[in-house]
Amino acid sequence: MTDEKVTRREAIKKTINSGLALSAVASVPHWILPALAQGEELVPFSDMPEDYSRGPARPGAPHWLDTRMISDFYTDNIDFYVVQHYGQPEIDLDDYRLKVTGLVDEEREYTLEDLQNMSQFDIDAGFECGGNNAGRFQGLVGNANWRGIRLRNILNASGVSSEGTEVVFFGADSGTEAIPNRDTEVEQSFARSLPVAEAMREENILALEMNGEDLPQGHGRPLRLVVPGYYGVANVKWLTQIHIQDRRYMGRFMGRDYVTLKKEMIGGEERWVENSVTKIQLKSAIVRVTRLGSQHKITGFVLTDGTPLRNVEISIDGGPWREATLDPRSTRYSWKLFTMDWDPSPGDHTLVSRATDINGHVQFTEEEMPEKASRWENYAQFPRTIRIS
Ligand SMILES: Nc1nc2c(c(=O)[nH]1)N[C@H]1C(S)=C(S)[C@@H](COP(=O)(O)O)O[C@H]1N2
Ligand SMILES: [Mo]
Repeated sequence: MTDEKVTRREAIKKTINSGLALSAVASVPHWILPALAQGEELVPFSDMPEDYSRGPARPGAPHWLDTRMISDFYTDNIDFYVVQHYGQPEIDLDDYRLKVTGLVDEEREYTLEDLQNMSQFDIDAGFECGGNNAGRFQGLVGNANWRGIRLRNILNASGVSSEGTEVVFFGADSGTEAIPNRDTEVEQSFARSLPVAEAMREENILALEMNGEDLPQGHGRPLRLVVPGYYGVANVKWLTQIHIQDRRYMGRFMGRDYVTLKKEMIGGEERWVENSVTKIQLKSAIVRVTRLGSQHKITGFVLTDGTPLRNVEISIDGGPWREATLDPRSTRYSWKLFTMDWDPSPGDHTLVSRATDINGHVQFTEEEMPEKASRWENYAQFPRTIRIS
């Protein structure tokens, strides 16, 4: 590891651990205790099982966060949620190649070293799985600093030809898909696609690093796509091929799975409409209440597709909406943590947050959500209950 990398990692780690009372927890594995300031206590939500806890991510396994642990801007790599549909492929780094194929002036192949020697940038991006939900207390979520190559540079190096309309990203992982009504199975790679114009957005990154460390195995080592502002499914891990074509890509994760089915008005007609899960829908959620003496603090996160926020507000026990304080480290595509001090009376309380963007779009309540038949995109307001003793 280069000195520069060590310095970057240390700088990021420092932010991660800044809330930690080091003396108290030095000997305890860090996932057992959420990062608490000296004397601070976590107040349990009454909508969570009393013994609710999540262990650390296990190698190779899916993982989600105990969102009560969210206390800092960057999610530590070992806490960041892990989702994959075909298992985690082990890639031999010496044999690794990224291929760029299809409707380009020049097809290309890159070794890992080629990629590492290209010019790098970094960007903060937070995202959730399109299937994240209240049942997991919104735990399929995280925020990280990604460092790597601009996707646009790789596309331009090959020269996308004018007939190219769609860019397909293939991972090294594959699985067997049964064909409906046929006694047949086929082997398919995980893949997602973007229209060429979307792929050319300057923020799209082919990430080699996450929070200052080489991309961990579970997060796509050695290379993954991150499309800031999109749900997690767009962020193809273990990326091995980029293919440009002149047709829509209809693979499982574009055409069948991660497809939202909701009712929409289509030119005055109410119709059921299917769409691939793409841009993050405006969402906020309260995830943590802490107490220092009698002073309570409410914490939550906001996710957006990059549209700037106007504010995030909290209503307690159905009372007036009051503006919460946004973490000043928030950037366009990061998650935005928010906090509010609270001086509660003993008893049961309900807490809910709502985000509003600069266009005046207010996060929906459950009742206002469009009628939806699929389980994807759960962005309704998320009321929490808590008992103060
Ligand atoms: N190659 C590959 N990439 C993938 C997936 C996968 O199954 N295979 N799952 C996607 C989904 S559905 C999500 S939510 C994110 C999760 O990213 P993370 O595990 O780094 O949090 O990866 C995406 N990228
Ligand atoms: Mo996902």
